[in-house]
Amino acid sequence: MQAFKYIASSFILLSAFQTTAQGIDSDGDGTPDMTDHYPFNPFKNTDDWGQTVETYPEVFVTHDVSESNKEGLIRDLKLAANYFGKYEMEWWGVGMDVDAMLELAGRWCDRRIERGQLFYFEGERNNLERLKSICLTEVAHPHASLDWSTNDDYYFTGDINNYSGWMETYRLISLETPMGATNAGTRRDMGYTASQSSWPWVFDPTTNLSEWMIPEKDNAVLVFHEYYHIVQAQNVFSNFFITDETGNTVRPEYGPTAFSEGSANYISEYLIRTLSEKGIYPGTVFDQSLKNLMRQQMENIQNMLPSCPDFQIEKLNYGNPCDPYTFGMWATAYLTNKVDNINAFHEVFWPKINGLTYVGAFEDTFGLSYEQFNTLFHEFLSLPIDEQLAIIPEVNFVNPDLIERDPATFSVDTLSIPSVLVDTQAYTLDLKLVQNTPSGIIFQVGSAEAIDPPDVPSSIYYGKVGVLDIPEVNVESVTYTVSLELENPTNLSFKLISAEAVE
Ligand SMILES: [Ca+2]
Repeated sequence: MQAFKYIASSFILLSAFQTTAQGIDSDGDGTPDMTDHYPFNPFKNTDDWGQTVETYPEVFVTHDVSESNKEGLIRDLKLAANYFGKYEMEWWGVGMDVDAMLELAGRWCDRRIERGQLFYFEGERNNLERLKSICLTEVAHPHASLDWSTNDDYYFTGDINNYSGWMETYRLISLETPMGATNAGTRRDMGYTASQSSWPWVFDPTTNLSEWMIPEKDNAVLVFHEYYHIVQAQNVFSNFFITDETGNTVRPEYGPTAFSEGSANYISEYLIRTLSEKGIYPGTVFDQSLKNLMRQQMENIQNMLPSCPDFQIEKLNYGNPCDPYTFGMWATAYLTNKVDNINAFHEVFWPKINGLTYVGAFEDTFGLSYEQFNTLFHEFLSLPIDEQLAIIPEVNFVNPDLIERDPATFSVDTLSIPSVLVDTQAYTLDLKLVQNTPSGIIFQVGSAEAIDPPDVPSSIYYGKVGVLDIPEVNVESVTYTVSLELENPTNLSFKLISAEAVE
């Protein structure tokens, strides 16, 4: 009887506990912790990895980054997002100054704490002041106070004397400008992406010294490289991590280093040249065709090859004397040429990874196992350079001042656009004004005629995500810069989102 009573009362206790547990909503976002995928992040309650968002990447930089350098970085990120789609992303750039870094570290920690995105958040969230101190040490050591730790017990290192916060690491790199470094900063486990970087500097003559002769396109290539990693990471849902033999924490389904770094290198170099040729990339450039770049890369490979005569591409990791970036660039060129689609990695291969696994998606996309690929690639590397270069697209940077643009014109009810680039095909477009009310100005595609590439450079870039930026639209005697956004992909209607008169 006594035992029975005990069971009965503990049953009641258990149900009371469940009711309470179901009711707990730690982040106050209205979703109980039990069903909240991010119980400490009030901005999210579901796993939204892989979904595109409405907003462009957000840029956070230290106060010692000039306005022109910050604006240049924002412009390059916007171009990448227009091309690949907008993913939730932050870019954190750390300049040279210690106090400026500490201020940025404060912003970083506030943001991470607000979103519950620190691995020690749960255990420390009852003391937010201490939590922020821990975070400041994690990112800015040795410049942050250690007062919070009473027993030399640190979450993120067992050796505080030899520990450097990531912002301090990047600050030291900024001190070595024109050196630079960035990591893509995708955090699948916590559901955010925050690229960590030394400062942007190519856009301002006070930081980009004339004797260096470094064109702005270097920053665009860097931004596209990191963004390509983000596109790949957003295509891979697996939340399984391992520590590889080099000590990096990796998701196996993210694939081998040479394919991720090589494709990011090759596609960013290809795309910025392509966008430059089309008059879409507006920054300063220099004359170096993709073929010439790849010729140099092949010379580097031939110089490295004696160190790894029997290399397997999937085993070339960071720090290997046979550099995975360089081998991977040519591997990407080989594979994308084999399937006759330079966009094969992001359009075909990565979207299959969740269903087929990385290796399965690779085989399905390129029709080769790693072993078969390695055999063919070794043969390819022994070909004469001219035969190798034959697979590289003919594309080069074009000085933006030399691009001649035909303006679009608007008259009566028709916006006539001489050339619009959709992916790699150019069209002449007529857009009809179908709505002109305070709630919105809507155009709809009236006619579209494909035109040959020689008629490009275009005055317009039509990104895949539906942004139509028109630098010049003549309306009677006034010229405007106009942006339209795809409103309805079914009937191809576009909404006017901005129109600014050009001086
Ligand atoms: Ca939440």
